[in-house]
Amino acid sequence: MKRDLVFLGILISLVFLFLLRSGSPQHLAEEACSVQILVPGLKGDAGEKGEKGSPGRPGRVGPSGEKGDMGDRGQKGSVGRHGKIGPIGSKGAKGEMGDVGPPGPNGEPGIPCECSQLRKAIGEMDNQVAQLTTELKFIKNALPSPAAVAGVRETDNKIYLLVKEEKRYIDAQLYCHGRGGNLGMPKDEAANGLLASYINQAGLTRVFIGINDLEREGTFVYSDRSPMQTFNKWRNGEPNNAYDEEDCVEMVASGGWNDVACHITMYFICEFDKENV
Ligand code: MMA
Ligand code: CA
Repeated sequence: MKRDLVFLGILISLVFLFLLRSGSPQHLAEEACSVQILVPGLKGDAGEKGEKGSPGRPGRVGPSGEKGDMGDRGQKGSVGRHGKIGPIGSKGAKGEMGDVGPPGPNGEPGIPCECSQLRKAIGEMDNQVAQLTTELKFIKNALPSPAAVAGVRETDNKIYLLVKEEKRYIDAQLYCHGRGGNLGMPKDEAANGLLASYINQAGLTRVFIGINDLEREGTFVYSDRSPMQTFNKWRNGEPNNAYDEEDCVEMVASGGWNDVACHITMYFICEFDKENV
């Protein structure tokens, strides 16, 4: 570098001299004598010590250090994010049965047909069901305990029930009333004969029937308060109001009537109107 500068200095001086010669001939000799060739001088003395330089650039990253001792345990970290959704659980136990649902909608209309005969048959069955229903209602309501049942007898419009429980007249009447009926009230020969055979077939000799003169001595009425009509079945000599205390009436096996004391106890017959059962 230094040599380049010296060489440049020489080159510049030569060009300068050349220009002077070509410009003025008067000076040519003179100047030719003063030609100087510039060459480097001797090396000078050592200069003063320079100031301290600015800091160097950062060095390269050093190699990894050796592993140090284990540090103290760090603080507990914060709560982590939600974990992933777990697998599907096993099937639970069966629940209790629900309530009965509402009724479904009406069905489709039926297929048209020649139904007059069917309708008639259905109508007759409806009647039979109604009759059976009332009879069953009666049986459930009116029958005494099984031991006291002696079957029933019926006419077109009445049902008779022999009750083999010994009761006083008033209690027998209450029993029949309580079941929607009355003590048996034979108001014609046919009804009287039916009750008589009923008693005989049951092996009995006497039962209370629904006739009395409790309200007015000597005036016998049926227990539904209807008056005695022309029909009666008094035995010979009856009613005699024996001991002056016979205001109630029994039927004996022959079908005849006799007035007796109301406070004695015996079996009895109830009657029910079919239209009421
Ligand atoms: C006799 C007779 C009847 C009366 C009873 C009373 C057996 O028949 O006098 O009229 O009712 O006695 O026990
Ligand atoms: Ca009597």
